[in-house]
Amino acid sequence: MKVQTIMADLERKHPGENEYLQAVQEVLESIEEVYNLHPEFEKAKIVERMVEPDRIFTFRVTWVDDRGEIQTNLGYRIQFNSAIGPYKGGIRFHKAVNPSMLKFLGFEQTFKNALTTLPMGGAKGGSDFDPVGKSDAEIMRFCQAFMWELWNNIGPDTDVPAGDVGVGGREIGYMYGMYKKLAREYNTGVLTGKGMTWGGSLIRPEATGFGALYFVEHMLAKAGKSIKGATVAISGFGNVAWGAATKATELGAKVIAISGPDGVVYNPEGMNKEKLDYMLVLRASNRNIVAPFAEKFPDATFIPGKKAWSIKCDIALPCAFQNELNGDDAAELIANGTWCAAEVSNMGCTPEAIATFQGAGILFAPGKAVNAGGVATSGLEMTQNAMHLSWSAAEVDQKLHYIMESIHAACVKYGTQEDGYINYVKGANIAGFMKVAQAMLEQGIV
Ligand code: 2IT
Repeated sequence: MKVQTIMADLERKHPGENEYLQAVQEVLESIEEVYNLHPEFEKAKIVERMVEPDRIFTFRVTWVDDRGEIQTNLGYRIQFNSAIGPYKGGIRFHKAVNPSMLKFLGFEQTFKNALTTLPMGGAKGGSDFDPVGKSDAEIMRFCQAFMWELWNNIGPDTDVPAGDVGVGGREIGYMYGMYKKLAREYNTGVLTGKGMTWGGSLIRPEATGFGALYFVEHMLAKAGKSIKGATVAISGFGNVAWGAATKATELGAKVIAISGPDGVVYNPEGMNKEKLDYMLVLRASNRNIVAPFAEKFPDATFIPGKKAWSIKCDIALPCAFQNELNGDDAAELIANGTWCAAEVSNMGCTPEAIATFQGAGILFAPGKAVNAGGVATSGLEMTQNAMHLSWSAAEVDQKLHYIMESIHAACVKYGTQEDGYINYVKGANIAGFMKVAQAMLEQGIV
């Protein structure tokens, strides 16, 4: 395989799809060496097939807003790879959603899902619908209109969507209601992240953030460090940031920053239950601003226009959006003494940021390993749905622990360099890739 040739080909076919090209390049660069040791992969053109989604559904979503005006958005579902299981991955509602963003997410999801140890293929979907400022009724009508188009292409053994940025329990509820009406079947396993009274799994809301902290604990233990007493800066204040802040606090760390598009909240005293609960209120308000946190808790200060990375911290956890931490941010963090960074958002760091962290020899782990606890717990939800029963929170949490430990071990196995530094990016990419590639090889030319 020649990474440059494949990338040049992809750039020609998909000009301007920057996030997608960035995600593919990162994976190909990490696996090149191992791939070239497997002529059978080369012969079966595994990489050339793997970098393109199996299929993309694009559809128009028309709905009526509260003023009675007709609105039209674009909807997508990208079924990326089904080598190891049914398509699986979240749905993102955000004004910047486009095919490039969803292709990068679907591509990443394929490897992430492979890492979870569970049988799930990769997918992603979404819409350029902007939930900011929308009423509950508008969100319901949009979710219903979106599902009206999508329902026929998903199913418990076909493709199982879930939440992502802009899609939480409320949106999954509205989509499930419409799915059930159209399909005339109570197929709980068709969506994950459901409510607890109708097939949802305990711990799913917490799972992405909790799993991330379990991964970080393993990473620190391996390096002979502890999270107890460490200061943690988190970007975002949504579901993932909330789960990460909750578990970090429980483990004895001090979460000294959360952020939003409007700026960062410096929170030197750390979190407590009231503050963590308020993060959920902030998110549910649909205003997409973090400033009110500092109005409610006077020990915290709002700094407009600044990122979480401007706050001095031991551990940096991007929990919001792709490319939210760039090379300059990484340099600023390192100058301020940060010794660990773990992506909880998908592709939260730019390639320059990753190179800066790794170049400085600090602990760094990529999203597809760190945040895999979310989709892993979705997989556990699918299992419970298929068995028509539900497990206790303790049972799900214990399985989540085991899965994060396995992912960490896989990263160490494939990512440990000769000098002893663990390249978690390489480790995660190779471990995920090997599993998917082997399955594709064994299933022939399809
Ligand atoms: O990025 C992700 O892994 C998710 N948004 C969760 C996907 C899922 O199917 O639970």
